[in-house]
Amino acid sequence: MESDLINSVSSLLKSSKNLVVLTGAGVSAESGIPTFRGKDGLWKKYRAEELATPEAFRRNPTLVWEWYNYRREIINSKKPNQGHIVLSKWENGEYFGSFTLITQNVDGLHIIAGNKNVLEIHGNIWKVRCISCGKEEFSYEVPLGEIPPKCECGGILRPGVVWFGESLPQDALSKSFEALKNADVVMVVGTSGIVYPAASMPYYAKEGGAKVVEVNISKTPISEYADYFLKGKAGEILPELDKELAK
Ligand code: BJW
Ligand code: ZN
Repeated sequence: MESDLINSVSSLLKSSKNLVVLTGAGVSAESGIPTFRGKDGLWKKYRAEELATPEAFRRNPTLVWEWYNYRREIINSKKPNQGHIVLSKWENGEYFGSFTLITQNVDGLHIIAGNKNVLEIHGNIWKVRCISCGKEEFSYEVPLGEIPPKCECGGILRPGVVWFGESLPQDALSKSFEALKNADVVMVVGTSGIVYPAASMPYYAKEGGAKVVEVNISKTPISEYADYFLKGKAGEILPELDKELAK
């Protein structure tokens, strides 16, 4: 990475009072978790858009659970990478007046890395929710013994994640937009920027006066209006920025 660009972004970060970081699957790619839309993004012959929907679950809960079971097994064996670790350091250290982490990821790796206030706007793969009684709890069973798993009330459990066409968790969503409203810098890391409303978040902050920094291995629709585009892997760029911040 050109050091000029790293220097400019780290000075911007040094002056930031309200930093918001929005992450996507790319931040976990270096941990060995496949992204949704990359070349490894397919499971069997299905795309996420065909499985991550309430209709797909109604049609074939077993198929959808097999996909989540497969992903739970992968995630269970993976650890946070240097990108996650830097974001945990930024939340837990005295770097910024406020630091808000919004993630679209359901893998829980930010929490394992030590982030305490993660806004998980697409839910968490370790949560299950009963489609009959609505009870939601964590279940770390992997692989799942019975597919689809059942609630004690007899109802079918579904993954505690947000599918296409569903609304995002109200509390996480309102906290996200509150932080974005006050943000002076928004850093967008490893997301394709095509799934809404997450994709609108950096734009919303920019309209409110924030600078937008994007970290990605390739350009996205967000790059068109980002103030800085840092091309590269999250697990390399974030440590480079962190090193400059420490100076
Ligand atoms: C690296 C890297 C490295 C790789 N370092 N970078 C038209 C307009 C606007 C909205 C809509 C519309 N039509 C329909 C909608 C609504 C819909 C939507 O956005 N659809 C679009 C596809 C158009 N959205 C919704 O339905 C949402 N709900 C909603 O809007 O409710 C109100 C409403 C309802 C109905 C109609 C209209 C409004 C809910 C969205 C839920 C998304 N759920 C999923 C699954 C979660 C559970 C699970 O994990 O199984 O969330 S889909 C999937 O995509 C997952 C992800 O969080 C999300 C985003 O993916 P992400 O993270 O960006 O991953 P990738 O793979 O796409 O990209 C990875 C990136 O990393 C790439 O850019 C790489 O280059 C990069 N990268 N390695 C740095 N080492
Ligand atoms: Zn139940």
